[in-house]
Amino acid sequence: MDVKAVRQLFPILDQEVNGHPLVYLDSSATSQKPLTVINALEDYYKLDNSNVHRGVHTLGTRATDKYEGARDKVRKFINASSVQEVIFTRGTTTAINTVAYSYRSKLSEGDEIVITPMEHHSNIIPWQQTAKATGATLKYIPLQEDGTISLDEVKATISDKTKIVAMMHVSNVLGTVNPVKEVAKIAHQHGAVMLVDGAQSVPHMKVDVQDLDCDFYAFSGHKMCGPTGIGVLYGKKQLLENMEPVEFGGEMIDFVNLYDSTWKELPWKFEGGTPIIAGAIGLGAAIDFLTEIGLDEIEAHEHKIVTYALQELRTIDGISIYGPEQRAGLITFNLDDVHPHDTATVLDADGIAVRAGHHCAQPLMKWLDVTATARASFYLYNTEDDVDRLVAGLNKAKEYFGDVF
Ligand code: 7TS
Repeated sequence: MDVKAVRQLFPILDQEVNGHPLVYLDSSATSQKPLTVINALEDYYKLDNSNVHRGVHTLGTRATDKYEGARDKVRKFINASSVQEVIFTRGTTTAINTVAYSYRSKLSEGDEIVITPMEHHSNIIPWQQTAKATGATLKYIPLQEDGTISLDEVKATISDKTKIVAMMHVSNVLGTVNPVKEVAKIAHQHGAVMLVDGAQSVPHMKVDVQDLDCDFYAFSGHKMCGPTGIGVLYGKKQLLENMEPVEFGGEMIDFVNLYDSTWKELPWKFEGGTPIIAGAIGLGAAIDFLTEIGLDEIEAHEHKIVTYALQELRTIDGISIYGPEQRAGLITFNLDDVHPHDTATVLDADGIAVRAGHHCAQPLMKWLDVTATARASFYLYNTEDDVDRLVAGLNKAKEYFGDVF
């Protein structure tokens, strides 16, 4: 992959921040957008803007074709067997909430929901709420010391009482890549369904939902070069057909009578109201972009950068790095005696963007015995120079705060 050429496709990267060339190391929070995605949004609004699924007029037909065309791009991208299995949502959070809310009618006391302590809040709280509403019990698969999950612990936690297993594919804090295919198999042996939070995997590696044999898979467009406000819930058709929608109104109905109504077929049953038309079209353009570069290329590039970054960061005295050796393209760390917010502020003064905080993973912070961390996350446009700038910035932060402490 020619990173220099790739960087030129992202206009935002070509700027100075606080007098320094921007180094963007916060793609796990949201990725930057290539020109093709920006142009797709602009073209849609300039040329085709119209509501979908209703008009006979030309613009309406064009908008509908583009919106449904984007759904087919998603289907191919994750290898779903049918477009009926691809539901557009506002993002990962909405996708997980849709399943958790819909499953309230299927759970009762004695049932168990199994998750892990490394989950993002959006894969914890919906299950807490569903457990409270139904009397089901929420159980956690304990983590290994290095921040991975062992299949022995998975087998010990999942039982015939388990109805749902929900797990992230890649941790946004530790970079752990979880064995979701094996976990899905164990879940199925006990008759449970498996939901995978793919927010940090789909943008960075090839994902084949049929090969993983997961039942639900959730991800966000904005972390994969697409716009904010669009995401996907993949679900096996037979399961989605047996689920109640969670949003009711226009677009999702077949017939409405005074006291009862019937629902449209999949996937529209789960897409109440005017859908996220521009967002879906932008996501389609992002998928074209990522496919053209190749997910294998992107993964290999990130692996090279994160390996170099690990090596270089370890040269800094007093740095703690969290997570396993084998990891996706992100590194979470702390400097001794420096609050991560201060670290991020010093880096920002040098034009380097990292995230500091709890990363929406407070239970994991507790497990790590910290209140917050700093995080550098990499994507296809990052370079070894970016890593060098980060290391120089961190040494500066240490010097600066070393005087204070
Ligand atoms: N799941 C994981 C694993 C995530 O990393 C995130 C967002 C979400 C779910 C929620 O995605 P959303 O698009 O619905 O908001 N993670 C982060 C992050 O690590 N820093 O900012 C957002």
